[in-house]
This record gives sequence, C-alpha cells and structure tokens, in this order.
Amino acid sequence: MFEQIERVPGDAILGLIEAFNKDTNPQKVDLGVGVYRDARGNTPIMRAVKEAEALLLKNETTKSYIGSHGDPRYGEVTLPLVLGADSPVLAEKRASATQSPGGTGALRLAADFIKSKLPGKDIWVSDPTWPNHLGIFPAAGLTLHKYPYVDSDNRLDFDGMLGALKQIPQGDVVLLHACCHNPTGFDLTREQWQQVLEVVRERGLLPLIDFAYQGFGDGLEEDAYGARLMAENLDEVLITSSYSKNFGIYRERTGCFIAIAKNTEQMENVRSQMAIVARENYSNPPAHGSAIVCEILTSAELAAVWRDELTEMRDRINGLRRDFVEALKPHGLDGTFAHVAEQRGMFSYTGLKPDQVDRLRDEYGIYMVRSGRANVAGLSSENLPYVTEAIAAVSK
Ligand code: PLP
Ligand code: TYF
Repeated sequence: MFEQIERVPGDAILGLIEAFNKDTNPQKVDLGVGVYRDARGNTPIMRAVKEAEALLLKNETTKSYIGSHGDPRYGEVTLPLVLGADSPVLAEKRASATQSPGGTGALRLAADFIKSKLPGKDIWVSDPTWPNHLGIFPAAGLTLHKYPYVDSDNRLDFDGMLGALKQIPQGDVVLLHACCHNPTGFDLTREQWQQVLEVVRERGLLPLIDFAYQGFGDGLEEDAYGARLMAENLDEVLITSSYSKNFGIYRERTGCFIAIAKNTEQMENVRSQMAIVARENYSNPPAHGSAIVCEILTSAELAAVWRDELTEMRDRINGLRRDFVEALKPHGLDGTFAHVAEQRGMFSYTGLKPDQVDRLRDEYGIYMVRSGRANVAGLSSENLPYVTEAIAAVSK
C-alpha cells in the first residue's frame, strides 16, 4: 500500500534549524525559526519558570487526567490576562477557556469547531500569514481565502486589507493576528483596529484572533488592544492564545482556545461542544505547561519576576530593531530598512528578496526565511556589524 506514498519536503522554517546546525561557518547567524534568543544566542528557561517547576516537583501529587477543558485554574488566569482583569466580558460571564496543546492546538480546535458547528463558513487569512494557518484550516475541511496585508513596497497595505474585508461574504470567519504579526511584524494601529471592527460588525463576520505573542510588542496590556476591542464590542469572538513565547515554554505545548458568546447560556453551549472537539482530537491536554503558568500567575512574587523577564525580552528586541537601522546608516541603507524599527514582535519582513536571502546564507552563513523574514531576536551587539555589512553587500 505504501508504495504509492510520495515523500514531501519538510517545513521550510523548521528546516532552517537543521541547515544552520550543519553550517561550519564560525560567524554564522540564525535569524530563522521564531524562538527568542538572548544576547548570547541562547533560548534559556525563564527564572520564574524554573522556580515554578521546582515547586511543582515538590508539591505535585498526581499525574491523573486533567479533563478535556484542562485545569480550571488555567482558564481563571488566562482569561483576565488576555481579556483584561476588569473586562466586562468576564463580568458578564460570556467567555470560556479550553486549555490546548499550544496555540497550534487551539487553532485546530477552532478549525474543527467552525467546520462541524458553523457549516458553510469559510476562513480568511492575511497574505502573508504564518504558514501553518494555510495547513491547519484546510486540513480541518475549511475553505481558506486570503486578504492582502503587505504591498509591493513592503509596507502594511491597510487600504487593501480593509477593502478586501468589506467584500467577505456575510458570516465568514476572519483570522486576525492580535499583535506581532507573523511573518511581517506589521501591526495595526488603534485607529485601524477600530476600522476593522466596523467592517467586521457590518458584515457580521466572526473574528478568530490568533494571539501568540502577548507581551512581545509594546506590553501585555498594549498588545491586547485589538483582541479586547473585538471582545468588548461584538457578541461573538474566538481567540487562540499561546504561552509558548511569553513564558518560553515552547515544547510544553501550552495554549488556550477562548470562545466569547452573546450570553452565558450560549457560551456554555459552545463550551460543551469544545469538550467534544478536544476529546475527538487528543482527549485531554498536556498538564505540565499549564501547571507552570498557574503556579506563576497565582503567585504575586513569581508573576512579578515573570513580568520583568518578559519586559527584558521585549526591550531587547525593540532595542535591536533600532540598533539595526542605526548600524545601516554608514551604508546609506537606514532609509531602506527604517520600517524594521516600526515593526513589532519577533519578526521583521525585511524586504530582502529571495536571491539576497540565498546569498546571505551561502556567502555569509546568515539564515532567514526566503520571504525575507528575519527573527530580530537572533541579532546581538556582537553579530550586528557582520549582519549589516553582509546586508549592505547583497543590497548593492
Ligand atoms: N500563531 C502564530 C502566528 C505563531 O507564530 C505561532 C508560533 O509558533 C503559533 C500561533 C502557535 O504557537 P505554539 O503552537 O507553539 O503555541
Ligand atoms: O514562525 C515561526 O518561526 C514560529 C515557530 O511549523 C514555528 O512560529 C515555525 C514553524 C512551525 C512551527 C513553529
């Protein structure tokens, strides 16, 4: 039977890890996969996480199942973080949280829920978007369409986006990146979010907000602006959140599917369906990551340590954005790359073309995605001169 199975290429982003590891260039720089790196290029375990794990090791009493919705405490700490501690949506008991295996797992829950319970609804994603969006929704049987997001000058194409949203059939689902857009780094302003809200309302669209980088842009509260605007002004919103990045617990698979409904009754109905969707996928979510998050967010002390560490990561990335543009000044390229300082999050659509990306890899051992997406966190004061020299050379 298997003789008819074809081999397919692996994930282009994850493939960069292997290619980078194989490279023997001592000056090589990894700007590929989206994991945070410190000034020494490491992705360390956060101090708050280590402390929480020590407590768990000591105090954990069982490894029994935690239930299809996950640990109830996890929802109790996640909802206020995402929606705001004094969110009217929480006061009105309109939000439900289902723990998921990473943000990816939450996206799959969303996709399966839409497919089975909202038949006939297509999904619209930004062009470009995180490549896994293009896989997950069709894999669940949804029809996927794209709306424009970046123009040919490598700038946010907000007019194009809004114009396309106005054409989406009534009632379809529109995926919005809450902040730190992957892969471009271009985020909406508050005014632009307001305009998107109006269109979503007019056309009766269901927003699905992918929130994978809370705290990496401008701050935990600031980054939630768009998600909260939608949640507080619409009857129905879906949010998929992830702790992979902001707690640095990528491999613990710690995410959340949030459903906001018109009232408690409808929320509970949706919630009951989500338990089935989860059960049909993996039964119960993994528990270690959620236990870490609960341990930290229910301790004022650990939460403060975590917030400081997150601030440090965010400040480092935003500082690197400015340093990068500054370092390109002597090459006369600071104007060409000025947008890098304005973008937010781990990623930057640099505007470098695939042939330039190939040259950076082959001639300099600098790795990024062929679309020109660079992980800014891979930069450091040490490699910045080398990287900017190389970019200047391939930009001639
Ligand atoms: N959504 C976006 C846009 C992402 O970049 C990621 C990151 O990997 C995710 C969702 C899901 O992350 P994870 O499944 O690792 O929590
Ligand atoms: O975009 C990134 O680099 C991160 C990590 O299949 C990632 O979101 C990339 C590809 C993938 C899973 C995670």
